[in-house]
Amino acid sequence: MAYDTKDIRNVVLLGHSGSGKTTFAETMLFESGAINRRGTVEEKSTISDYTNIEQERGNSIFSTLMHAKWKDSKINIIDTPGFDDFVGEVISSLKVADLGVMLLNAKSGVEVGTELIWEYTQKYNTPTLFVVNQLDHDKADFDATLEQAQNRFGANVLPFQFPYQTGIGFNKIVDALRMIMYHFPDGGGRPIKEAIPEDVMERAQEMHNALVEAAAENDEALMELFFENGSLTEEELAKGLKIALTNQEIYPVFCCSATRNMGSGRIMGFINDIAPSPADRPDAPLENGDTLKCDTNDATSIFIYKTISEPQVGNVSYFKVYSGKLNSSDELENNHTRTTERFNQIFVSEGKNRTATNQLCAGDIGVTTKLKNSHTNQTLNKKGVSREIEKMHFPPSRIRTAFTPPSKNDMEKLMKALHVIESEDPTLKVELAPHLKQTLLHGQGQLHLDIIKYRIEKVNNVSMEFVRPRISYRETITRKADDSYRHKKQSGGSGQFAEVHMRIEPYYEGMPMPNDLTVRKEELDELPWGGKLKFLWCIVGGSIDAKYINAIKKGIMQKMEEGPLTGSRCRDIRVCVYDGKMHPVDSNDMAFMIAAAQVFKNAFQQAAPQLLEPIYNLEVLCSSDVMGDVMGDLQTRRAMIMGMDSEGHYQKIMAKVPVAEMYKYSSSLRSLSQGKAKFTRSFSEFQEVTPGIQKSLANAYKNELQEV
Ligand SMILES: Nc1nc2c(ncn2[C@@H]2O[C@H](COP(=O)(O)OP(=O)(O)OP(=O)(O)O)[C@@H](O)[C@H]2O)c(=O)[nH]1
Ligand SMILES: [Mg+2]
Repeated sequence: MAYDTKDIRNVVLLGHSGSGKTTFAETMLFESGAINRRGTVEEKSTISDYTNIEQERGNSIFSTLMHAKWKDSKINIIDTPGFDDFVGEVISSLKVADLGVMLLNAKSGVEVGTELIWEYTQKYNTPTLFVVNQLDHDKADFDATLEQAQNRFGANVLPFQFPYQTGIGFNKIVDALRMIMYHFPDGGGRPIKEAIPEDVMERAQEMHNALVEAAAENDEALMELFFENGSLTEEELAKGLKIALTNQEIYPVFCCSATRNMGSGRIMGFINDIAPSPADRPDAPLENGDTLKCDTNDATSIFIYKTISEPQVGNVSYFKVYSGKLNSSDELENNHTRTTERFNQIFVSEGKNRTATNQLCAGDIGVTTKLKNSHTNQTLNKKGVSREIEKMHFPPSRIRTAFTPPSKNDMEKLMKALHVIESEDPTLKVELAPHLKQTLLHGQGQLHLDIIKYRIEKVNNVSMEFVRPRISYRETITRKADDSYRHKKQSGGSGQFAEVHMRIEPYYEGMPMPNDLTVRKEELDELPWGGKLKFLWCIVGGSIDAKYINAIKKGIMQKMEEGPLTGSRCRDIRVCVYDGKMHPVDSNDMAFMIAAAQVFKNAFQQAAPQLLEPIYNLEVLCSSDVMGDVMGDLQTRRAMIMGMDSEGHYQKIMAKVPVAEMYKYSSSLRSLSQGKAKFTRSFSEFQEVTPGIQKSLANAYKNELQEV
């Protein structure tokens, strides 16, 4: 049976790693009767963390779609990983969710992962509620956690509940919305309702009043009723809170112990009663600037938010129906490829398992298999309709690695496997980098790359060894140099002859023309790797025929691409070719190319070459107590600190760091900060390396050339 749009709730579980999302999802499934045994992360038996790799690590790595029925609602639950290495999974889940449930660990409060994920909920305008979890822990502090959340995310973080007592004795939650207390039996589950005890009545009443005010504030009619009657009925209250939650004017806070199974039922009840259905959300933005209403009676459009590949099955596509209805055996047209796809079977998902269903209505989330030509971020429509749901955008990579190439046979297997993973995971990029003679993997963090290695080794049976990626240095020159070179070869019949005289200079914008040479032709090339090459043809009297210009430029470009100093790419150089010699029989393109390359190389060596290294802008967000360690570590990485900012009890450090010093930064930062720091980076500029570093890199290149 298909659920009506109004009865669908799409919920994404969010939060710092270890806050208890996977355990909470299990509790929701158990309480709703979707499963009759509650698994645990420790026993590797949860519905959500079903892959071997997640069970081995005890952390979520992939987002997992599940669903629970609660009263009238079908609650689609997407559990996400908390490690920011897997932020891609969070972004795609937020795209299709209509409510974020952010778990806070009551013993640690607002953590750095909470902060980052919060930013994404704001970007996607996702209505969000907080669940303060682990209230049974002896170090749990509900009040401090609430205060931190209010400090960081604003006064509209509003408690709906508070625990009567935390720690070992936690078994009662005071509910300020309903003005009752839930008292849980040992082992959790269904609580009995009790009157709120006298000693906390005042606090409960204050909270209740704040909720009534928040509900009334957002609706004029309710405000009037409130003034008339001095209070609101439960129905009026629910109506006002629904508007406030949907418009992100309030962020409710609930209480829970996921391991003790206390609190999740009430939260599902709230989701059923008050959380927005997909139709209550703003219309979905389309790529062309229009919007699409979530309407079951409109033409069908679906959006694929995630694709995985399963052995034996092939592509498994997770999608949301944005409008209309999807029936099994429907045919839809992919708006991107214009190919028709037949949906032989559609399913609802329970983690690893899928159950076939006949129909899914607008707003619902489902799964299908065996789509031939459709991928993540694509929209499929009823034939004749052309809509493109706004695409998801993923953050640029933050870390890279190279790997030792295995045998030729294995290399083919490895590249094939990497491309499958790349097509599933929009935050992984595989780059063939011939200028570095390496293949690079760009990802979100060391853990992200380690997981890919694990999959390749376990699933594809190819061993993979990560090595330090080479740095993409640049070479340039700092003064003028002139030189000439004669290439002459007499081998039997026809010989080769070319002589080229050349001047090279550091190039800069607005540079005056040489006053001692006559410029016949000028060209300015923007180099594909950045920087410029200015070429001046200053031949007078026909000492070299103009037909050799291309060959000469080719010779120069050869050396620009593989610089004379370290084999790196060159930039910002002006070349003047002003004299030379030809031979009527033996001169040809090849000879001039060789001569030009050689004279460029020789002149380059005399022009005080300078090696440049790539520098990144680095931004680290860390908790104040680990700030000293983070700074100390940055100092060992030749970092230049550009500024510092405090954001609540977090510090933001801005620095410029050479890429050469960033190797494995994500794992170093995680361990030195005990997970209390995150970073982003972006390319900034090229800067001169010190003479010492230049010398050692130039020597290493010389040795490498001798070995070949
Ligand atoms: N005492 C206590 N422990 C909890 C509670 N909820 C979760 N835990 C424990 O906290 C640990 C992490 O729980 P998970 O459910 O895996 O946390 P997660 O948020 O899914 O973590 P990631 O998948 O890494 O993002 C596990 O050892 C759980 O047993 C709780 O309410 N009380
Ligand atoms: Mg998890």
